[in-house]
Amino acid sequence: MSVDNLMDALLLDFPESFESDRLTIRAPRPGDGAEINAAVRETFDDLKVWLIPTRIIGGGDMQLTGEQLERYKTDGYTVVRGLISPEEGRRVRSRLMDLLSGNHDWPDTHFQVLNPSKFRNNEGGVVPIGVQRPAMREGVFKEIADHPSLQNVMEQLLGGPVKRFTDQALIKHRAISGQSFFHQDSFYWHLAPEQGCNSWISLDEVGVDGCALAIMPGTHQSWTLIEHEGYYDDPSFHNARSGEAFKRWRIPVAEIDFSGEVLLPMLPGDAAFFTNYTWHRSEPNNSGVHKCAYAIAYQLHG
Ligand SMILES: O=C(O)CCC(=O)C(=O)O
Repeated sequence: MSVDNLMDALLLDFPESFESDRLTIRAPRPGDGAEINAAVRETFDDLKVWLIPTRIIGGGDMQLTGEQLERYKTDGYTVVRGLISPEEGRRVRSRLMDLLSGNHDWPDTHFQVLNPSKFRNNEGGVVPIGVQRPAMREGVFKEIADHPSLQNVMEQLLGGPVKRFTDQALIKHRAISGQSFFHQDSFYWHLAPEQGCNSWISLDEVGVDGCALAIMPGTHQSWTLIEHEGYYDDPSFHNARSGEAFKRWRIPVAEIDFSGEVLLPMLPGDAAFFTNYTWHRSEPNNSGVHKCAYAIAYQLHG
């Protein structure tokens, strides 16, 4: 296109508004402010998690907004979009799929599996659904567990230098529903109040039909541990070495008012951060495909 033609194209008349029966799209005009502000405020809670930029490009420097820090303080959780890149997420997920098919030489102490007497993978091996401390075994996990952006966010949330506490990868198998129930991590970990923060990094798209994490906002506030009850998952989680089913712990379901919970849809690489006292659980996997997440917990160092 010649420069003259380009100028002609730039000078084309462009309509100020487009209208259909149900929709008007137009440039803002003087006097619109109050109405737009009211509309933004009405939907802000739903939209802001998608809108707030969190990443400052370069060097893994992840700066949380005041809004995100406030949410963590008040509600006990916050969401960071794009904590790790899609490529980083894909590498971990792909290795988890290898582990699922038995392609590894890891000791079986790393794995929580489906009942070995009922469930086997295509190669006749056990079916892992939880992988404990994978970062100690392979660089592909350690790269994420020690990711500069993750450490950076943890330092901002916990307010000082941090060290890794533990990590576990979750394979939400397509053949089982595999929901988890509300619990507080400190019921398992005995970390002192305000010392610990867990992250749940999504390696797949998660939503209502598949594995979204749910949080009960504000449940950390009195730093009180609720008495948990023991239960067996359906299907049960088994120790890969002994084959024994083991109990997990949950806040008694009858005591919970679910109307206050918040579901957190996420894309691969997004992460939720929550205190060790914040009640959390995950939705069943009804998506028909395997979904994976990597949970990495940190604590204040010193
Ligand atoms: O994905 C889940 O089911 C929840 C994981 C969880 O509770 C945790 O990492 O503490």
